[in-house]
Amino acid sequence: MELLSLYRSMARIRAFELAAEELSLGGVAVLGQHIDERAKVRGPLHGSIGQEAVAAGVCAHLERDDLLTSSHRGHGHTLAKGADMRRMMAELFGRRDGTNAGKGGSMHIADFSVGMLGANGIVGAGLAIACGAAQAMKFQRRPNIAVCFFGDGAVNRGPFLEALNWAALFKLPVLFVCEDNRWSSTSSTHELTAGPGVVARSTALGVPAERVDGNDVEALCSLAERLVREIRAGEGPRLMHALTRRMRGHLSADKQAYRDPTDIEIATKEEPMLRARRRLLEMGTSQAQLDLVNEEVSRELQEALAFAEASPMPAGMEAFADVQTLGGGTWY
Ligand SMILES: Cc1ncc(C[n+]2csc(CCOP(=O)(O)OP(=O)(O)O)c2C)c(N)n1
Repeated sequence: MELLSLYRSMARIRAFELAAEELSLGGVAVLGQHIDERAKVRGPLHGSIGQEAVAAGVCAHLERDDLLTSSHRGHGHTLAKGADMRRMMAELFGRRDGTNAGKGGSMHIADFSVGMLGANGIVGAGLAIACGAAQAMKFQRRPNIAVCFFGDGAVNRGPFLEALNWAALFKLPVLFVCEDNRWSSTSSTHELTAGPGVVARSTALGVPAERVDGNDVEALCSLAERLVREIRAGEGPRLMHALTRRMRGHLSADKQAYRDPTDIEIATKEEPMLRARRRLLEMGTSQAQLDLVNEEVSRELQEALAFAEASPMPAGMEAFADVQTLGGGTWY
């Protein structure tokens, strides 16, 4: 995969999330009592600014029919898997033309048309769902794989053990990707995690695992290429431990009072887009080529924003459609 194309994939995620963050007015609408009517994006908004290389590098090796599960921080994974930015933005705006008709919002985006089974507000839930998806594909003799992105905090939850055990036992075609931004909400994950870490835990459960610098998109992309190849060859599950850094708060409303400012400085200095840009220029890519990518991305974003703005709010009764069926019919 060409570095410029990985850069483009990261730039799309960055642009989408910067815009969403701004339109959440710093998360004012999350704080509940003081909802500012100007906030287009309501509800908790978990961005992946600084973590884009993980989504871009892994999804570069996926086909449309491969399946994906994500965490509460899922915009990047969804975009990199091929979802339409316009419909994603409409979803964040809570509009009818959103990927989930405005009912999912940022934390529950799903787009089955590109194999994205869903972001998920329950930490660790995607691990078990990815196993189910992989098991189904194996029964159906489909040649595809499932990928599960999860945070470092999920490693301390039960579904991690259940999913890896099951995947190893049945040699399921799953790639587990631990996107380790070193934080579990407002707590440093290493202070909550016993033992030698995720690679050792995974290996102990029979799932071969490797660690990679998750801010080096080239290294990550080439590891992903090998792991995906091994899984497609029927060798069973694999785990990637990608070490990255969160440039922002846990969610857009988070002022990060608990965090040492030097930690944020390091995250900013080591961020993956800056590194990719430097490397591209060293390799002979011109500034004009980079500018062109940025212009294309900015055009796509403007179209997404206009699309979301033009989409109507759902009618009240639509809130009940596609939510629950009883006896095979819509229940209202
Ligand atoms: C089962 C469950 N427990 C607790 C929470 C509250 N919670 C939301 S995000 C989060 C931290 C998750 O950390 P991590 O998995 O590392 O993901 P990150 O936010 O760093 O991407 C917690 C504890 C939750 N959503 N679900």
